[in-house]
Amino acid sequence: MSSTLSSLTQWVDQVAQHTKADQVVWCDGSDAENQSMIDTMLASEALVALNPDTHPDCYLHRSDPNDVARVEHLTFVCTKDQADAGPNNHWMDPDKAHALMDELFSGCMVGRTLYVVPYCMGPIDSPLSRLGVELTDSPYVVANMRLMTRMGKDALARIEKEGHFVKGVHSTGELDPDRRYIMHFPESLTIMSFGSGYGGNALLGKKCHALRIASYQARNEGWLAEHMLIVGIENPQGEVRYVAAAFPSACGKTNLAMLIPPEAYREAGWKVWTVGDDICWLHPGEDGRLYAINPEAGFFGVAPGTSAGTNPNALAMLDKETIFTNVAVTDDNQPWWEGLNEQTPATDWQGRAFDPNNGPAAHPNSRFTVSMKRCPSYSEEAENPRGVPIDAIVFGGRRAHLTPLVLEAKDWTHGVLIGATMASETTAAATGAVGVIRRDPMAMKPFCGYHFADYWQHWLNIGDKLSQPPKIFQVNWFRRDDEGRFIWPGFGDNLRVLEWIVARCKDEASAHDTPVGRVPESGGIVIDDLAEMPDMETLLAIDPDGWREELMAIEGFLSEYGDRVPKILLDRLSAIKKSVG
Ligand code: GTP
Ligand code: SPV
Ligand code: MN
Repeated sequence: MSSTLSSLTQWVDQVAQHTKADQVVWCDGSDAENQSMIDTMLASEALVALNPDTHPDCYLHRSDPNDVARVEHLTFVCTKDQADAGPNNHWMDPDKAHALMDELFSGCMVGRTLYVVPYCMGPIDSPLSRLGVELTDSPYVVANMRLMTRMGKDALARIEKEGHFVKGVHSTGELDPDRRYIMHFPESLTIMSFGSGYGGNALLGKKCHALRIASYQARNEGWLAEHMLIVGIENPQGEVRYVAAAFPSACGKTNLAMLIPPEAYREAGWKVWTVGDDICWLHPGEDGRLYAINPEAGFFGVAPGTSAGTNPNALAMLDKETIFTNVAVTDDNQPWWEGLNEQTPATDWQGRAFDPNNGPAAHPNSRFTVSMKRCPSYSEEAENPRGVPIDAIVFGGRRAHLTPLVLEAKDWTHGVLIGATMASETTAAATGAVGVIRRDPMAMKPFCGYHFADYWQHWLNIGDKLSQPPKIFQVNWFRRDDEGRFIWPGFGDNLRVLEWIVARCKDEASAHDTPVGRVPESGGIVIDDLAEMPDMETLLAIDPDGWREELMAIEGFLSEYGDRVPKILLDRLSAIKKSVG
């Protein structure tokens, strides 16, 4: 036995003893293993089979009604020095956190199986990929990890060869929100998660490893781990340009990553290629460009709002081999959610007969889990071990007012300032109030594993290393009119904005300078073929009064991060304030 395998086995034995698991199963990721997990879950009713004619190999999981989203208030970064976690994270002393978790995990797997889930984040043969092992008592987690990561024997073989991996221990516990913690120990590359079976709380490869732990490692190693989609835009000449975009949770990454071009664009030969929809690892390349890999292998996407009109590519991949979580079902046992179609569902997400008085039929944070390869716009480049070169970085958010449809940063430093100070309305992806504007720097507020001010400095340092840095932009698909309706059509039509962005990267489009950034000239965004003309003037306007207030709020926000905030960002902010007047 290799020394890695023996230390891995020792750790597994230790956890099995401490949790008093009935048995230990090492997962190989095979189809047969998956089928037997599914059968076990069907028998225990952890899964319900959906209509086999319309949705073969599709299943519904209903989570506990108290366990339907990430829990930011119960998520901790446990560094030795509290200052390293920063004001952006909840912090606990690592010894105290370990003691707390040891107590929770003690005997928690009596009567349960402990699954050992080796996984690889990123293409299995990429030097940029990272390894992990999740120990979990949830077969639902295993089935999801199999879709979301390269899971099983190939990952284990690479772990044996390389010797290092992130250790994750997870138990659903009793699903008691008062006994629920998601703990990160970046200094020892360890994650401990107790009391939730949901998404980002439980699929430890995703937010816990690929963002919180990875962002911490990335700072020390000179790369970036980001909450970004990766999309390829192919023009009629067949040239593909890659864009990475950070939007906060439930703000449109999945949709932008797999958009279908408007008809006139399709006819002209435009195509869109999906490399990733949620997480992106960015590495400076030897040629001075930034290269991106998607560490994931699947999508854990928001169901509500997904339809043949808004996201036909998503809909096309969801009729086979998909796990649905907390959606409603129709009377012929098909999955259903708000926005899908005009049908009325039979049963809501809690399994009750549908009654509109109980609220939405599907939970607003209901999701689908599906392999990326099922996406019609899936790009083979997602397997490229070197990653894809990024031309543009886009920051976006959900803001009814103020921020324009699109804005270009004047340079890297300005782009970092825009990212560091972006704000967005909160969504159902995390428990808590929805629709409240909060600062969500780089869409990483819930996910950055260290002090935000250090993170912004790290972004600036990365920029210094790039001789051909991507241009940085800000977008907002969510501006509303006086009646509360979205002004911009969004979805497939977002390609119109990406077209301008890519043209700017190639110096092929003009822009109009404003104190807060560059916006398209009138006519710069092609809309002639739209059935209804959006109010472009409002969408692209820069309102000085509104921005004056915004810049004051930004100043207050940055001051919360103390004297670690890079001075160059503060200087840039002062200069912008001056020019707004
Ligand atoms: P996470 O998986 O939580 O990180 O979210 P995400 O950023 O991938 O969000 P997603 O694309 O799933 O979108 C969330 C919600 O926003 C869905 O209900 C979408 O229908 C809606 N949405 C996405 N793009 C647009 C858009 O361009 N315009 C409008 N109005 N809504 C959009
Ligand atoms: C998000 O909340 O940003 C998600 C879903 O992508 S979860 O995996 O639950 O974090
Ligand atoms: Mn996300």
